[in-house]
Amino acid sequence: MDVLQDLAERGLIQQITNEEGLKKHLAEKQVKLYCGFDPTGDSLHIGHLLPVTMLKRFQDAGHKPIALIGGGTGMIGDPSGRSSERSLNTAETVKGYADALTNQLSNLLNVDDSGNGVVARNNHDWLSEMTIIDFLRDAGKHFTVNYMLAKDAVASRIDEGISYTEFSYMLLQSVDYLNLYKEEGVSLQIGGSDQWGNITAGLEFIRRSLGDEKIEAYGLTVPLITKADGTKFGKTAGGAVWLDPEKTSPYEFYQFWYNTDDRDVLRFLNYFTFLSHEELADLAKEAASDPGARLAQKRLAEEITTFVHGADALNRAIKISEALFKGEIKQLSLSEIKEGFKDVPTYETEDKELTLVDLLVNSKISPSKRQAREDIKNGAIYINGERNKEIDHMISESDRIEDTFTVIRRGRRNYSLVHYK
Ligand code: 383
Repeated sequence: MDVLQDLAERGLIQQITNEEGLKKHLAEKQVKLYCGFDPTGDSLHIGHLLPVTMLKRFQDAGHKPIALIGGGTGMIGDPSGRSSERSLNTAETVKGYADALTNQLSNLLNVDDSGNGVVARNNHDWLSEMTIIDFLRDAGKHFTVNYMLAKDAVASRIDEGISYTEFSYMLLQSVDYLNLYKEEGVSLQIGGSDQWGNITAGLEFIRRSLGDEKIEAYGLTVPLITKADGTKFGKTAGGAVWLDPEKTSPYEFYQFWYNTDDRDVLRFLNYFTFLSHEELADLAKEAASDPGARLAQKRLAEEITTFVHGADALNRAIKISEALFKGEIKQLSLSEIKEGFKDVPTYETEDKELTLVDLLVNSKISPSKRQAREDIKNGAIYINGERNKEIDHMISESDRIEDTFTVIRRGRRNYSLVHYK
């Protein structure tokens, strides 16, 4: 199956500049394509994941992707999809972020400059060399302000206001596309649908600068990801879902995908995984025959966690998930407990001689000593996953995991993590 047809069947094409032309172009030769990532933070998040998997899809189909780090454009700030002006970061900060993103993309896509790997470029290399006079003559002259004002990213900011800095952004992204077209033979730029205006500006710029030469260049965008319940994709109570395991642990990452709504899960499997259409159809059938088992969610979480964090991290995430589900806390190591209970209220104490009743009150699991005794008597209290009905229980070494943590639970899901300092 050709790559465009695969993308279309997965619902991955939002807009495309010339479908027939691009289809032929991709069938004829190995096409170089690129997607840009601006260093606006110290990690990519799952909003970046779809374009990253797109680069891999083209690579798997025999084409040559370039991951472009916006070391230059990150100094300016893309207004696309944003309702207000960004604050500028220092050059040092942008450089740090650019290094972090380069690392992440290298790990995700096996970047290497030799053979078939994905290649990384940084637009700081050429944008920082361009003089203001060259920029205004060679780029600025090809754009009318009228054309720029009509672009969504600018038009939507007319009331609120937009700095000349952000207004100019589309010209920089256009300079990139022309540069990559001329220097490296790149003929396709991809991105999210928020990038359509910048991508088409680049194509316009290539045509105007190179005049009558026969131009073969295309643009393609993937859809914005929506959710059936109407909430924003990629946000949790804890904020964004990051690809950096230090910011969002593989366990949290796994859980995020595992919690996908039934109404969204097949679409997300199509979007984010590399399962074939046959595998997807089989999985859909299997999942429908046993709706309670969350087979589709499980597979989604497994596939994406493996792609982003690797097989070992996936196994750890599954182990933590199962132990927490069954309440078998004692099977977990210290670091697994930290990972699994990151969002659970923690009670820190130096006192290792507490009664269970005191611990329940201090950690706010029970509102009073009287209620704490009641809870213990009723069998609602668990220490490290094991029910404890002793009203006079003293916390001792055997209640501490590696002398550091005690996991207290009341009922089905009221947790507190006691951390002994
Ligand atoms: C910079 C220079 C180029 C081409 C692209 C760029 C970056 C682009 C941008 N992209 C977003 C970003 O960096 O701002 N101007 O965070 C996001 N992308 C991709 C995708 C997405 C977009 O990195 O829709 C989500 O991930 O295009 O918002 O020459």
